[in-house]
Amino acid sequence: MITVFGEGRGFRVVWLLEEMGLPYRLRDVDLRAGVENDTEFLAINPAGFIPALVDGDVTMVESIAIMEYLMARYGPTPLAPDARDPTFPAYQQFLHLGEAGLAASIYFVNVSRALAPEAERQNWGARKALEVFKSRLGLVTRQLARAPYMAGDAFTAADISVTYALELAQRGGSVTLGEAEQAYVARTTARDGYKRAMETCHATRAWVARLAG
Ligand SMILES: N[C@@H](CCC(=O)N[C@@H](CS)C(=O)NCC(=O)O)C(=O)O
Repeated sequence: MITVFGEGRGFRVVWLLEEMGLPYRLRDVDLRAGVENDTEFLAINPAGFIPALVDGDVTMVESIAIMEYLMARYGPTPLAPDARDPTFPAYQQFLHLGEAGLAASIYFVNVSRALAPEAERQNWGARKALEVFKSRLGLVTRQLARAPYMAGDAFTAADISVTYALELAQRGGSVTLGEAEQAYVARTTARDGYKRAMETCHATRAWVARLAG
């Protein structure tokens, strides 16, 4: 049985598993409560961040790498175009841009806003990270002027990667998405796979509900 440890970026992994129709279980990891006493989780990821994946003898971290593993191991799947397909370069680029360019930078903007001491919320690093996020978002905007999805006409794992980052940015409150990005997120999150992932990811659901009011 595949086990996903933790939500956060683990939402991407759960969404992918739902899209692929693979059985899995989600094991909660409560970062807010602290992971120091969660010995089972620390044995899997001593660095203490989420998500992590356990699949038989396989233990992995990094949400994008985990998605690539699952698609390679249990595919083929239309969520990952073949390397010889003309959509592959855009797919590969946006799959990684969603984390390395977008989520990784906006995460530090969000945690600075939410957790840093009052005087440090608008620190130089957080301002720079927001600038980096916005510049990378421009590539998403340009792609959406050309096609409905990151790799072209079809939904792929690159959309799971990028949608997660755009929602993280929106929820953090530092970014207002443009019309094209909002329509894109509405399109990707209307999928049954996303809705099922949301049902599973109760901490994410509770966070969204808290933000809504
Ligand atoms: N690049 C990693 C980022 C993992 C990450 O930073 N996760 C956050 C929550 S979504 C976390 O665990 N933060 C606490 C920490 O890093 O100690 C991925 O895509 O999985």
